[in-house]
Amino acid sequence: MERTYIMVKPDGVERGLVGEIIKRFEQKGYKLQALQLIHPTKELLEQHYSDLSSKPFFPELIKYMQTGPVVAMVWSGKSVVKAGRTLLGATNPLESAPGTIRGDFCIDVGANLCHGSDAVESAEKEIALWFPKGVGN
Ligand code: FUP
Repeated sequence: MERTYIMVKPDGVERGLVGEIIKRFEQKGYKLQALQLIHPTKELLEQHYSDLSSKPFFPELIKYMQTGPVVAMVWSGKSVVKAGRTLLGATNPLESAPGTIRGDFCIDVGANLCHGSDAVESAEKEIALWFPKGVGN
């Protein structure tokens, strides 16, 4: 069964949107496989965002991701990687459609509430990174 890595970022946790985000994945029909509140280290975040290390916003991104705990989750179900990103909405909240999580709850790309894997391969890499002990059954 396809899996994806979904993370509520520090602003989402701070604003009390964890339940809302979980609700939308549950309502759609996806299954929660693992969930953990994590205070990520700089090293973990640099690994998670290694593809973006040359971007000008990288230092700000790493700093923002350490402003509070994140909620790391694994969700499973049919086409969950692509459909999960549809539920989240476009990366830039000003371009996210209403009805999506980012479209409904935020306006700043530097505080866009949540992360979702962009491909099946990166999902498995991210799950291994954030759940090094595995997700169990
Ligand atoms: P996504 O795949 O939606 O997580 O988007 P990216 O991997 O392109 O970007 C990761 C994170 O970098 C975004 F969630 C927010 C941040 N970012 C910025 O802060 N500024 C930008 O211009 C682009 C991305």
